[in-house]
Amino acid sequence: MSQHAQPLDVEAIRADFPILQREFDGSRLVYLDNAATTQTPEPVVETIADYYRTTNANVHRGLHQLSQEASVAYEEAHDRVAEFVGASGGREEVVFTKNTTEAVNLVAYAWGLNELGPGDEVVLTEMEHHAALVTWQQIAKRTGADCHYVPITDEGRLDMDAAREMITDDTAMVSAVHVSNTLGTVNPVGELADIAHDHGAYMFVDAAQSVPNRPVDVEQLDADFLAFSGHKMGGPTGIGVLYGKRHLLEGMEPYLYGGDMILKVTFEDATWNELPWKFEAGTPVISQGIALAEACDYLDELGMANVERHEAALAEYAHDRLTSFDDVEVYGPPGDDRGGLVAFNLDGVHAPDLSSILNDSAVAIRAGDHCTQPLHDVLGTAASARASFYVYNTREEVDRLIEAIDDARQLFA
Ligand code: C6P
Repeated sequence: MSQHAQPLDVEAIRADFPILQREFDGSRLVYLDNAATTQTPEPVVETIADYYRTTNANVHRGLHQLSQEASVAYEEAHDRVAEFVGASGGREEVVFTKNTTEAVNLVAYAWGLNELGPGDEVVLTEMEHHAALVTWQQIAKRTGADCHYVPITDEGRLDMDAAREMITDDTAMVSAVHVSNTLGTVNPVGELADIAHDHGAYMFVDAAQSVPNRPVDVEQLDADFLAFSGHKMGGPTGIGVLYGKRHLLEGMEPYLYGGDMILKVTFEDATWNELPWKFEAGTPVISQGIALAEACDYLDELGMANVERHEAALAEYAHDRLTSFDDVEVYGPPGDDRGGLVAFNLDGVHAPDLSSILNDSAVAIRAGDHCTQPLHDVLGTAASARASFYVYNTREEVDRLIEAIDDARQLFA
């Protein structure tokens, strides 16, 4: 990974994403919905196509050449992803899932159902995505455990004083989003992990909006578990990642049963395969995993520190422009201290209506609750509009966003 600050060569990057050349009614697409799903660069598309052209076979099942090649590529993809997030245990600490959501569910079912009980507490934050919030909430209900939510400050940051009080010896798991997909807040998850560990609790990090956008090192954070999705980092849909400390994954029961996750099966019982295959039942996400490794190569080539800087600059610029209007409410911390996204509302215009109007100018943003309904309750609104940036976005595209918002303002005046 590049250690030196280097502006991204956005023009060259854009050439890797032909979809960005699309035009709607003569206007070139401005894609600002990257927190939902990023676009896929040509090397990743090529990797998928090449896999199906040359290597496609089931893994861990055939002794024939194709199956062996596919198996090696699939296994090595785990090592590559482990390296990308600093997991020194390699493939044994990296489970491929369908997405972030499934990764949270895996831990909640495989660890939570067995380990949680009455009197135990799961500490979350008010800015959790439903992927973590609903999952822990429901597992807590089934086990008799309680969920508590660390509040946010008026600025949209985590109230760390409250966190220190709420995490106690009764806490079994702290689950926190690293970068909020709604507020853009970057949470001190390393500090939360230290507090959790001081009380004998585990730390789960929802890194869906951080691993794609900034350098993340699971060991520096001392996360016990960490989850993210391939489709938010230039990889394909259908693949997510659960990182887990090896001794914890080893101690957990399987989440799904079936083929490939077993070692020995009799009519009476079964034993489990080694990590990570114990958690990857059935035919796994083969082409997706191999393509995700390619996405890691692509991002490392750009340098994750450069990716972070690029997105932060765009978010700050968008934040500055949006906050200059009296009729726009912007959510989350100041412009110079946030991840690469800005959520906002334009006075008198429902966020979904705003998104439709922006769509007429070929500006793609997201509008709705962004799967953070309880957080929107705290913010006092049912929905918000959100622009989110990636490696190929430009300041000119932020200007197009602002112009399109101006059109909406005129329309509703
Ligand atoms: N947020 C967004 O537009 P999946 O859908 O499993 O790949 O990712 C779930 C998820 C979990 N945590 C965070 C912080 C997220 O942002 C997301 C996905 C998308 O904000 C879709 S709701």
